[in-house]
Amino acid sequence: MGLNDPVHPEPDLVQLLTPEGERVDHPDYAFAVPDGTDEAEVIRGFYRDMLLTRRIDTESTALQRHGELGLWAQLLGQEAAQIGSGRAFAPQDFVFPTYREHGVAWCRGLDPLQVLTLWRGSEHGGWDPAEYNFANYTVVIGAQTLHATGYAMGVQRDGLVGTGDPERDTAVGVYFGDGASSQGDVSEAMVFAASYNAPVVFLCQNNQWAISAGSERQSRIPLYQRASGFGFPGVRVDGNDVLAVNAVTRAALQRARDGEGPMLIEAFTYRMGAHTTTDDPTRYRTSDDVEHWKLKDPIARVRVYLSRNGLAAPEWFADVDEEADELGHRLREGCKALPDPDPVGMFDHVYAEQTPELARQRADFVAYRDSFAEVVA
Ligand SMILES: Cc1ncc(C[n+]2csc(CCOP(=O)(O)OP(=O)(O)O)c2C)c(N)n1
Repeated sequence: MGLNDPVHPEPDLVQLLTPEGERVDHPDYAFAVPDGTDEAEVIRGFYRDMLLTRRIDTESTALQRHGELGLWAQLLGQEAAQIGSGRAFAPQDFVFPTYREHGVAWCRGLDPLQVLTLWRGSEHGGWDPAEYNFANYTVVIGAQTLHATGYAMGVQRDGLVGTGDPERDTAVGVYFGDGASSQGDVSEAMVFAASYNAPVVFLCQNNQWAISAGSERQSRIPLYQRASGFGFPGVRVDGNDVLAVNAVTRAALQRARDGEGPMLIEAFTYRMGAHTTTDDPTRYRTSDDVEHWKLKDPIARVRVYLSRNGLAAPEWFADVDEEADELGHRLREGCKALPDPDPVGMFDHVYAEQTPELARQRADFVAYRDSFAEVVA
């Protein structure tokens, strides 16, 4: 039986919406919406977020193919893992992404064009983390887990945990992949988080591949079980089920805000696309596998649920499709219009205060660049 078997999910997999679009119960986690909000409206919102995020992804992939972006890390298939968790954060929470969290960025209010500045090389970071409580993308695998634990320990020392004030209590969320779990940084981050009971939720999107290395090569046990070795709870959730991911992440973040310490969530999903636009997944995995996972598509199951239960009319779906077309158009035009950066700018924001060594390198670079201008003149 497969891990995500739709009829009899493994007991350790939290699922609340089957691939066939049926609601199911779980003894420990229930999907709940904030007081005063309408459940169907929240679920329609998740559908819209996932559909628009998929459009951001397909448009950006196309922009890279047209030479407008240097690289793109696709999230195809991981929309529920990102939107379900991304919509669970409170405004004061702080999020540390890896390089694939375009859906979480969307939930934090970033304009996708801002995300594209990074992949086009128009900006070095792309956004001000303090403006969105969303750190810059990290390409160094696993490094952001240490940043998150350190930040969470700071939040704790600022007295922002366990006060009982929902506007004040703060949690930290950090995203990483199954491959990242093999990095020393991730183990160190978990040891410190456990030792200090830091308010951090580790969100592992197990998309089953670290470029061409399958996750079964990297761990002898399901990844969520590692948490018990560090001394905090771990749970595996159906990463293609937006309701389940949302319910589990909400619970874990609330635990952290209440001062009950860290938790590991393994969102079990599948990367349907390539690792990045420079990767060719047909060289290391079978098309059968991809076809199998298409049947578990995170967006299709919400659509079936909403349609079958009369919670969204065909015109509503058409409106969301139109919105996606408009977003695609805006991204295409906006990306091409992004200004080229001044190359000298790369020396200016390395440190808060310039160092003599960098100032010297900057001057050398300017002189080198200007030497070409003389030749041309
Ligand atoms: C410290 C470090 N080592 C190696 C790499 C090269 N690298 C880039 S992505 C990647 C695989 C990451 O896989 P995973 O953590 O599962 O995340 P995914 O990309 O699948 O979301 C590797 C090894 C890197 N960027 N940083």
